[in-house]
Amino acid sequence: MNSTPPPQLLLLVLPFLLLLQTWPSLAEEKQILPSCTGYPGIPGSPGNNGLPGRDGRDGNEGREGAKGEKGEIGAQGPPGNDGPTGLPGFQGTPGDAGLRGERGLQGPPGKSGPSGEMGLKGEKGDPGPVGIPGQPGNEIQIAQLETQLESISRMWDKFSKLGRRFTFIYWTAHKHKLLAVTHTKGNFENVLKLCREAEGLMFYPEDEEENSILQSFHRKVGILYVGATDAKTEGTFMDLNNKPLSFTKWKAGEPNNAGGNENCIHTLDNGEWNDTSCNGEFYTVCQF
Ligand code: MAN
Ligand code: CA
Repeated sequence: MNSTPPPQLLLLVLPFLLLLQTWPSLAEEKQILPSCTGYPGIPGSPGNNGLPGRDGRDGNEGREGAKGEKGEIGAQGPPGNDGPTGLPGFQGTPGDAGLRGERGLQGPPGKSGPSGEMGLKGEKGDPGPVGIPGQPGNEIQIAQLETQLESISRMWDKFSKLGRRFTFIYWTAHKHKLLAVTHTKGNFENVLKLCREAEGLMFYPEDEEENSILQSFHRKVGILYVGATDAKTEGTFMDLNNKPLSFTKWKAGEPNNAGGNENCIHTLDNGEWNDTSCNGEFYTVCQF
């Protein structure tokens, strides 16, 4: 609670305070003067005005005033910045036709029209030059037949060679090789011929696996010639493509060229090889 008196109360009390300031001098005089009855004196002239009092303290902040009335509309502001470019407008209506242009270049020829009716027959032309003399009819036919006969005979030759393969026995396929045993024995030269006549080659086993196939044929028919010989260079066996042997399966001590006349090879029961004469009669394996 604020203990400061209100300003209205101070205004009421102020005259009494001023009167109290004048009264003490009157009281002092009353003590000094001897008490006796007399007439009251003439009231003195009023004293001078006292000094102004000190400023009062600031009052409290008043309550918030009522909301003022709405002001007038302000002046119009400056124009705003340009907006973004708008979407293209709709296509306008076509204008009037322009003036006629100059004549253009000639276009390509059009399609042929429908055929007209047949014209009248022309006059007979001059006779042409004399032609090259023709071959007699029989000679042409004979030449054609000869050509056909050659072709047929080549086909027959091929067919009959392939047909010889039907005589071979014990066929086996190994990788890209077709292997079969000759149906008869013969010396080296004869069984070599049997293979060639069937468009094959005497078989030379290039590794252990192929040699074991050769051995399995041996078990079926007996001794086989191997497709290799050293007839060309003694001591250097080569296959029938004239390639030196990359694999051999010689029995211990072979090849020994016994009697100085062993240029061929034959199989043994255990799969090993012996060099032998080329005159013996054995089977062989052909490769196709
Ligand atoms: C023995 C060995 C062979 C040879 C033949 C010929 O078996 O000497 O090397 O090829 O005889 O018959
Ligand atoms: Ca030998």
